[in-house]
Order: sequence, then structure tokens, then C-alpha cells
Amino acid sequence: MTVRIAVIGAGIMGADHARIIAGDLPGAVLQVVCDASPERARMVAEECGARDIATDPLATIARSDVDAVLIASPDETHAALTLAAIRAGKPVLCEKPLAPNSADCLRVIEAEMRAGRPFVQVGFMRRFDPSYAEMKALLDDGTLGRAVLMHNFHRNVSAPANFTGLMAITNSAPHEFDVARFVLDTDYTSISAFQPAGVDASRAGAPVFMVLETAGGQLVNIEVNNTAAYGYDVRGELVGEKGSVFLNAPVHARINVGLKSLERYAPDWRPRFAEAYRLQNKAWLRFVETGMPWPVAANAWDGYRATLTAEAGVKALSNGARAVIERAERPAFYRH
Ligand code: ISE
Repeated sequence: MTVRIAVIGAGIMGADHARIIAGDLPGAVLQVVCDASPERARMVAEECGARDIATDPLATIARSDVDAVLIASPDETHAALTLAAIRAGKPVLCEKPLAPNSADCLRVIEAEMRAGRPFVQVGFMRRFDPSYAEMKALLDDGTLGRAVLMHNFHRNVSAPANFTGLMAITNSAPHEFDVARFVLDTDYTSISAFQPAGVDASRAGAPVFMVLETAGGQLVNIEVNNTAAYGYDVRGELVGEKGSVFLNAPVHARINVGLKSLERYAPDWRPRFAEAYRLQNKAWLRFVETGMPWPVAANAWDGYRATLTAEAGVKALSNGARAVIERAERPAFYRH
């Protein structure tokens, strides 16, 4: 059976997902590209050979010729569209964040649990990145000993046009919130957030530095700098009692010119995490086909924990004080 997928939102990520579905996902077909702008939907649909375009997301989710839905529309629409997909009984891959506020994430969790089976995968694609996967494997097999620290850097060339100052915490940092929690297999207990003196916190892209404490006793620090200018640069180091492991970005060439040796940076996250997106979408397709969530994939509970952490981060930055992150038992429904 071929899975007919609707992509909702034809911006940067929607277009990227449409390309993966059309070109790299045997067993799936790009049925509809839906966007508020019909021109944008048409452009992506034509490039990727989609069967149809649409402008109404709810009507698209309800279509009988759509089996599964990939949501890549603006953050504030994610929860409502995910809820609509659950109501329609259709599996969803929702780009991160699941919702910008934790109350909406809880609504999704309640709806999914009420529906009695998992429908939602959240687009925390770094879990599928081979460099994070190796980091986690080295921790899990004991090579590194007990984990004590995880350092994270997250730099963009410039802030996207729709960014606000706090989106460093609510939109960019959730990647680290999720992947560090996944690698360390723990939850956070607190977060502190700082900005360099003289930085206007409302300026889109203003750097933020965060320190999180985990239930396992580790410290996790995260720098997000969305106006780093020189390139897209994500770095990480996991430090254990017996050793440490750095992430390496995939770099395919070294250029020697003018008495210099250079490696290029990607202009944004898509080339850096191309393999992670591909593996994530393949795992989602298996989930759609079998109804069984892929063990590595982020679910709605993980989406909720990332948003809860972001909310505490925003509070910590505005109060200048360490914010406690409420602990909660993962429901049995999400233990897979
Ligand atoms: C952006 O919104 C993303 O979602 C990307 O995955 C991330 O790497 C980037 O820094 C964010 O700004």
C-alpha cells in the first residue's frame, strides 16, 4: 500500500520535507501540498511532482485521499492541526515545537491517549543524526563512564525573518533541550538563562546562554546565537567520567588555497542535518505503515517536555533567576 501524504506549510521546512517524500521515501507519495499562499503551494508541488495543491489545512487533513499528515506550518498552528489529524485518525509528523505553550501540548497528549493509539511523532530530527547517535551509543555501552556534562552550541548565520528575541529559547533551543534529554536519558530539574551585558533581549537572534540541571545530576549548557554571521554551526561535547565525545558535522571536502586550509560551513541547518531528516522521515513512514512508533523518535510527551523547558527558560531569563522545571512521570502510553 502506498501512503498518501499531505504536507501542510510550504515554507523552508515544508519544501524540504516535500522533496524528501517525493525523492527519498519509497512507499510514500506526495499527495497534496497545502499552504495559505496558493503560489507557494504550487511552486513546491510542481518542483516535487505533488498530485494536488490546497490552501485549507483542515479540509486537507479531512480528505479521503490523504492517509498521513506532515505539519510544517508556523509554530502557533501546530497543536490545532495535530489535534485535527488525531480526530481524523491520521498519523502526523509535526515539526518542532509541538506547540509554543505546554497547555496546548497537554491537549494533544490527552487527545492522543483518548484515541487509544499513538498518532504523533514530533520533528526532533537530531535524534536521528549519526553524530548524536554515536554519542548516545558510547554513553550507553559504558565507554564514556557516567555522564557529567554536555556542552552545546547552536549558531545560525542570521535570525529568520519571523523570529522574535525569545524564539532563541522557544524555537531554536528546543532541539538541544530534546536531544540532550534523549542522549542522557533523563529529565531536567531546573534552567538558568543569561545574556551578555548590553544585549537587547527583544532583538531577534540575540545570544542566550542556558544552564540546565538534570535529574541524573548532569549539567547541560546551551549557547544559542542566531546572528553568528559566519555559518550554521552546531557543536556538542558529552563529557563522561572516563572520556568525552565531540559531534562532527559532515564535511565532504577541505579546500587548500592561498596558504590556507578551509572547510565550508553550511548556510543553514538543512545540509548539516540532511541525513537526520531523511532517517526521521523514513522512521515516520514505518510508524504510519505499522502503527508502531519508532523507538528513537520523539513523541508528544517529548514535545511537551521540550516546550515546558522552554517556558521555564523564558521565565528564568526574564526573572534573572533559576527556574524549577516541574517533574512528571512519563505516562505508560509513552513508554516505548
Ligand atoms: C530553526 O527554527 C530550526 O528549526 C532549525 O532546525 C534550527 O537548527 C534553527 O537554528 C532554528 O532557528
